[in-house]
Amino acid sequence: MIDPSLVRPSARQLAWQRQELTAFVHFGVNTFTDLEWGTGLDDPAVYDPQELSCDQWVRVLVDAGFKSVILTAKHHDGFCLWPSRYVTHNVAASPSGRDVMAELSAACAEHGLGLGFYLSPADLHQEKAPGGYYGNGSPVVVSDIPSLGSSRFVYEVDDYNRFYLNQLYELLTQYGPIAEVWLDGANPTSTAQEYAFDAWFDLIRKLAPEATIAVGGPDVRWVGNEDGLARETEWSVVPFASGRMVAAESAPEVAGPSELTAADELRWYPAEVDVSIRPGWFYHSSEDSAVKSLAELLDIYRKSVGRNAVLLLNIPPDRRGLFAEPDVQALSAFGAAIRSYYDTAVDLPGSFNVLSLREDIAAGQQVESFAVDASIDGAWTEIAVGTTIGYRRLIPLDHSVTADAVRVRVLAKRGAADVAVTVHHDPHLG
Ligand code: FUL
Repeated sequence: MIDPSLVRPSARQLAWQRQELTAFVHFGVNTFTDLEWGTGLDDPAVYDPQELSCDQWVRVLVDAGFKSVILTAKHHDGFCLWPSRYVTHNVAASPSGRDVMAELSAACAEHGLGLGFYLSPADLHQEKAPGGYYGNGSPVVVSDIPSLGSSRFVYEVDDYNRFYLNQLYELLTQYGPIAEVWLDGANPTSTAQEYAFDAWFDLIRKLAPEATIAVGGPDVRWVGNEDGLARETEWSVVPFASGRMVAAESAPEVAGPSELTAADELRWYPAEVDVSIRPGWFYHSSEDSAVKSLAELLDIYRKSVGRNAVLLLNIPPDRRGLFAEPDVQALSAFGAAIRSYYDTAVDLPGSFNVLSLREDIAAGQQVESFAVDASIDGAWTEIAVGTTIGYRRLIPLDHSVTADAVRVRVLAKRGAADVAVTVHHDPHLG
């Protein structure tokens, strides 16, 4: 049996987890066609964000406490938000003409926000447009990357994977440091196309060694739903067998005792919770009144960041190219609430309704179960029990507690555990 107490995060995983809040920005032709998934043959003429301001996005995000932002540089429809040399279906063919990656990169550099990108593996434009590469049955051949310019890397790949590597190369070399590369697993087509993941990961590691490769990549796993929920028992030490996770990403448990028994390898593989501030991932004016409330956002925060995960919250810009007013207001209230309720602890003696526990994950994830006691009127009383802690565990209480002190009892652990506890008051809890 492999010892799970020995597994540690890499430096890039540790830095990633400490961000807590990452923003997702879904923007592109779908913003203008009112679709969630474009067709691949959408007319670039529709894309015309006349008031585009990445600076506005970044200022709002920094103010709300986000540490990085991931842009859909290319969604499944294949339209690129940067002027790629490898396909004309991009911003340069639109009335706007502006390079959104470049503008976002400049705003991030100015305001100190990390930058990541989503480059959809599925590409309906490459599948449907004449001469497209996706699923074209082309042979695997020795290929220079980049294909245009001086070759720096060589991979044996087919046409589509060469195209994808060339796009990765552009995004990883032209826009400053990249914090996270997001490889969406959704497949909107039945056309068969193998992805040369080993080559993609190799290129990302060589060009951006500090970037996490998330969701379908080796550094960060998808939590398994898009509702904003991590599990109550959420391990970052995850069992693998024959190079794959033992459990499905969406299984109720991914790292319990039966998965551990079936493993031939354990990896540090923390969960990321992606959810949109609106029902859809892209902007639809019909959803202006469906922006999540502060109470809903705080619930998501407690169930993502507060369950050992990173929250990846999507805010889709509108057709002007700006975050819409309801979203700006929601984010501003969310940021203020996190600062005053969760970044600030209640001093004891005092009253509180949320417990916050943390393990020092640089030393792994060790706690299997715990109890928390409060000293109330001079007597220790158990007020909560739980399973995993990890980076941070937030436990909402049914009612407010007034106490002189709190203590944690670790009931079961894998290895030496260093647990810190603070108490908090969130007025939005019942
Ligand atoms: C999914 C995609 O199909 C959605 O459009 C969105 O990008 C979401 C984050 O991932 O798999």
